[in-house]
Amino acid sequence: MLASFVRFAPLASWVMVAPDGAPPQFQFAPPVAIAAENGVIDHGKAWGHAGPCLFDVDGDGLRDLVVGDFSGTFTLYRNVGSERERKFARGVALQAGGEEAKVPVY
Ligand SMILES: [Ca+2]
Repeated sequence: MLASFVRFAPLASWVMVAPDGAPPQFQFAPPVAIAAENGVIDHGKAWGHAGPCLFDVDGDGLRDLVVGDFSGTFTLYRNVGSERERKFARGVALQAGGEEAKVPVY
């Protein structure tokens, strides 16, 4: 199995769990920095603990990138490319109910 993962430098972590009784058999491609129209997406400089998720937020059929971080907020990078060749717009604060989406961290 070949898997590639996105690294949101510098604070990124991934956990792989193998099926019971089977040793993990994975090959990893080198990490790739993901960019939006305003540069490489890096939530590590300010807050870290980035939690990326691909989800079609605006219902256009293209999965967008949502990144939560230790600030308790989320940044939405709309996919303005395609599913095959994603291209992300400049990040904006994710809104919920007309307000900036936020979860309490502490
Ligand atoms: Ca979308």
